[in-house]
Amino acid sequence: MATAPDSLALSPRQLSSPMRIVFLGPPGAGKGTQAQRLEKYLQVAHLSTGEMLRRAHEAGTPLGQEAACYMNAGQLVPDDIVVGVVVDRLTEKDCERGCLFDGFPRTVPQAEALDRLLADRKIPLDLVIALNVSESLLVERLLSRGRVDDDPETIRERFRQYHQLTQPLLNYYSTRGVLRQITAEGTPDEVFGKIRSIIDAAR
Ligand code: B4P
Repeated sequence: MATAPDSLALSPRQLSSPMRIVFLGPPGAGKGTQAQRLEKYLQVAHLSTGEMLRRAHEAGTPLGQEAACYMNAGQLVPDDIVVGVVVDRLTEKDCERGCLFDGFPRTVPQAEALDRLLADRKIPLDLVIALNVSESLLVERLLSRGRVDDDPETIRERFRQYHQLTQPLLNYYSTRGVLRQITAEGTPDEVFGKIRSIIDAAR
């Protein structure tokens, strides 16, 4: 997978104010794909709850085993598990440089928990970038990715959960004035170009 060349990374002066950014979008919208590019560009910590949960499962921890049951059924992992994972991760040193939340929050209670976590640390949430992609293209992408949670029935359930539990976050963040929405249907580099414009305008 192509990532941003190092020459695209920001200079130390540009990095002086750490940013906290959320990537929001349906399954397969490209949150992980774009987060890898933005992590390099901004040199911030990348917090992918999906990756953290998959790693916990691979490591065979009880939390990972429990999370895998939900993930493999196309369901969201319970809020208390996911928030616990994020709380632990936020204590790590690299988060001081700024954070990119990839796939978190995915429910209103998670968004409220994130608000509290950031308020406790007296740091703002700078931007929420929503990636919009048509459902037919999402299905195409997920089927060709072929992860264990990417079979047609599981994909249908993931979309159902997205519409019911995650989509309300568009309104949640819109009313807070931090939401930016883009169509994320071009090539990964084209989509990243749009994201970079939003980031550069916000700095
Ligand atoms: P995630 O790991 O977050 O994954 P995702 O939503 O399926 O995909 P993403 O949007 O990151 O797409 P990707 O870049 O891979 O979540 C997995 C599961 O973990 C969830 O279903 C849930 O069970 C659990 N979970 C995670 N966070 C949670 C939370 N906060 N609360 C509760 N549960 C949680 O791209 C998809 C494919 O498209 C790839 O093959 C990619 O190469 C391709 N692609 C991407 N962009 C493209 C482009 N522009 N053009 C062509 N192909 C593209």
